[in-house]
Amino acid sequence: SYLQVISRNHENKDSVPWFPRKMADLDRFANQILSYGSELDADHPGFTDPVYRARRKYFADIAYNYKHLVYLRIVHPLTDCTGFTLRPVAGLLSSRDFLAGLAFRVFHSTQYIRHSSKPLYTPEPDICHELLGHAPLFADPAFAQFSQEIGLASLGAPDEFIEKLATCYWFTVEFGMCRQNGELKAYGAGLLSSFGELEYCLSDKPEKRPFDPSKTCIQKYPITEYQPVYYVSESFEDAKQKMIQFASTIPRPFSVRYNPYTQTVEILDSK
Ligand code: HBI
Ligand code: FE
Repeated sequence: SYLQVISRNHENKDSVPWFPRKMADLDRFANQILSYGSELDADHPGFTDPVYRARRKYFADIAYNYKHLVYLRIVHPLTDCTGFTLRPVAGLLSSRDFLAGLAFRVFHSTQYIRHSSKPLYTPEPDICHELLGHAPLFADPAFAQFSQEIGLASLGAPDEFIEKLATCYWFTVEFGMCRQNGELKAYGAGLLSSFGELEYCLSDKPEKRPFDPSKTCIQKYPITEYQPVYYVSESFEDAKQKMIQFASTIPRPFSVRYNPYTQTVEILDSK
């Protein structure tokens, strides 16, 4: 499954893996999707539906040919609140490429929709999940900062840390829970776009543990059933501070800072 792909081919194990330094570098990802958004597995609900597959191809081709700044920016409310943008992508990216986008406040978003034969289930992210689950959160300033910190932490990180960051991403951006005025709330996109799991996560059936990146990052998780464990943050601000702290433990010969005026990643104390 796409969850296992940490990184695309980078050649030398000792060197720092390539990472985007400026916004337009993200255009390189468009051609590096793991599987084209219109190529379906035999067990996909739309596999035998030629009309569905033709529409998938239509949208995948648009995303594939997308270039930064060529098209009008979409989803203005997001841009107005936090500067986050949704960028179309023709299929799933490796964890490394996907997380790198977050460093630029860019969320790579699918556009196709799940097959109509199974409206309550999709084996992959679709437009319902992206727009109902992810987009509202990226309009929250503290959550946007938290997400960007995961992205910045990933740039040039070794593969084993990309996997750890992807696991932190899973337990926060996808399935995170948070306290708000003493109340337990769900904020993860996987929960917000599944009313079944939303109800379940707020019950006392699953286990709840405090979010701590150094522990959360090694937790195993199922991807086709409800989560047995959820991690709860005290606030987005607190989750962000913990993520910055965790990032400082990643072995990298430099640190990074995002310059929003130039939309570039600056490299600090290179050794
Ligand atoms: N690619 N397009 C896309 N959308 C995702 O949500 C996504 C991805 N690649 C990897 C991924 N999610 C996660 O499994 C984590 O590895 C970040
Ligand atoms: Fe998602």
